[in-house]
This record gives sequence, structure tokens and C-alpha cells, in this order.
Amino acid sequence: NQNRTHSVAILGAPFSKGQKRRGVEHGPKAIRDAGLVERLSNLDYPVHDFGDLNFPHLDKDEHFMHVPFPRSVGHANQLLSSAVNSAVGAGHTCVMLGGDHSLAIGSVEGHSRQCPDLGLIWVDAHADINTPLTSPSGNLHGQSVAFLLKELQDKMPNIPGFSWMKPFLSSRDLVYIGLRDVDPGEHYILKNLGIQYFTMRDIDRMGIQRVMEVTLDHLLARKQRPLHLSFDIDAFDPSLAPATGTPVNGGLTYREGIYITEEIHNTGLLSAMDLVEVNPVLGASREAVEATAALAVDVIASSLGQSREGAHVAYHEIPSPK
Ligand code: 4U7
Ligand code: MN
Ligand code: MN
Ligand code: MN
Repeated sequence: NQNRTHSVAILGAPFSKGQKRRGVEHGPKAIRDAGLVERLSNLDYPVHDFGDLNFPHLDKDEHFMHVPFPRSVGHANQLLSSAVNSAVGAGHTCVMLGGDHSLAIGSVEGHSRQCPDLGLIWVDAHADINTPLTSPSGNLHGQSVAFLLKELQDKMPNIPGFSWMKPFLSSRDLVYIGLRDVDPGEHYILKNLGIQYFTMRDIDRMGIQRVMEVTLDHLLARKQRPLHLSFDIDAFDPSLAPATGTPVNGGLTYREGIYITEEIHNTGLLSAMDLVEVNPVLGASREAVEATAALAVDVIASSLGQSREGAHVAYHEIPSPK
């Protein structure tokens, strides 16, 4: 259970054009305001906050089919990919703060340039594996995984803005946890490609401990490899994470969510992660927004080694009064 790296890079990605609601671009500020850097500085490695990326506004960005903002999403992800590539290349464990979940395209792609054999754990109420031809909404935050998978390459049209990248991930390198709102086309893709996934029903049946055993066994049994965690805050129950764009009832409990991240930390293989879809504009109250952002901080800190057991970093003996 050793840490793979000795420093953490924080990258803010204030971007929202993977979907149609405003506000998710303020996610990085809300998560920082909830005390992210202080919490991480309690862990035993240096934290570098690289601030927010600057995503240019593109004037002309017509719909492609019913997909809005394709060039803006493509370009933002190209910038993010190169930032993640640099951060991981410099030896940091990279933490990307979204923004909407379309940003996982660039985050995972940039990570894969340094770590071509990475395994991906996608914690989400949704599978985000629609193609433009199956997507009910057209929104790219519901299609991120389809851009990553080699097996879907010939099912994807040429979407403007994405010519900089090629799919690189195999369906066996991916595990989902927390699913409970899967579109018909997505369900067909999951079954057809034989993707390993755990719905909320599976968590009810198996328990989160067994789900994590099978998840890590699926990704790591054959060989140790770097892990990418893409954590959508809407994986949690809306009572815990109300400030998000597509809440779905019946989500993860606090303890299930933190157990997932503790187990991922304990592999010593976490190399980059995303924390996405915190939308401070959508909370019913300031308390609702602050609770959602505080939960995001807990998920990140736990992924990076904050443990419920505690730790004895500064102690080598029990202080003696004499
Ligand atoms: B999120 C949806 F139709 N599947 O494709 C779609 F239900 O990143 C929702 O997981 C996608 O929050 C949700 O638009 C994207 C819809
Ligand atoms: Mn998502
Ligand atoms: Mn989701
Ligand atoms: Mn540790």
C-alpha cells in the first residue's frame, strides 16, 4: 500500500459546454472554496495547484447532428489532455476538477499518453457511453467513454473538434460503479462489448466490499498498472450531492463512496483522477452547494490517502511525560 507518487497536481477545468445547463463551470472554485488544498496538505506529499485552464470561446460552433458545441468541447479537451500529459509526465498524481464530464475525454487521453496501459474506473449514475447516434440529448458529457473506446471507433461519426485524438482504450480496461440511469443504446453497448459494470442493484446484492474486490481484480489481476478514477459527483445519492445537473435517486451512500476511494488509494496505483459535475448554481440553498462541494473534497482526499483509520505520520513513539 505504498503511494506511487510523491506529489499531487490540481488542474481546474471551468468548462460546461458538454451539456446545456449553466453553472458547472464554477465547480473548480466551489471545490477549492470547500478547502481542498488545506485538506490535501494534511497528507504526506506536496500539493501543486496549477490553477484553472483557460478555455477560449469559439464564435462559430454549429451543432453536429443534434450535438451542441462540438468544436468547443473538442478544443477544451485538447488543451486539457496536454495539461494532464505534462502533470503526469512531471511525476504528479493529477487531480482534474470539472466542469462537466465531457472533460474526461481529454483527461483520460492525456493520462494515457504517459500511461498507455492505464485502467479506468468510472463512478457515475450514468454510463456516459452514448454515441451521437444513440444519445437522447445530444450532450457530449453523456458520450465521453464512446470517444475513448477502440471497439466503438467505427460507430463514431467524424465529430468536428476531435481530429486531434484517436480512441485508445479497450472495453476490458474499464469498470463502472454506481450505474442506475442507462439509456437503451448504452445498455446495448455495455452488453455487446462485455464491459464490466456494477449498478446500484449490484451494490445492493453484493455489498461494496465485494464490488471493489471484483473491480480491482478485473483491472489488476493480470498485471499491476496505473489507474484513472473518473468520479462523477452524481454517483452519490442526491440527498448528499444535490448541486449537480443530472441527479438520480438511489445513489451511493457516503460510506460506499468513501470505501470505493479508500480501496483505490490502497492499490498504490492511482495516477490521475477527475471530480466532475459539481454545479454550484443548481443547489437549492447555499448549504446544499457547500455540502456537495465538501463531499467532493472528501472523495479527493480519500482517493489520495486520507483514511478513516487515521495515520501516524509525525509519530515514532508515544509521547512520554518524563
Ligand atoms: B453525466 C443522458 F439521456 N444519458 O446522454 C444523456 F439521460 O456526465 C444523461 O453522467 C447523461 O452527468 C449524463 O444525456 C452525463 C440522458
Ligand atoms: Mn458522468
Ligand atoms: Mn452522471
Ligand atoms: Mn498512503
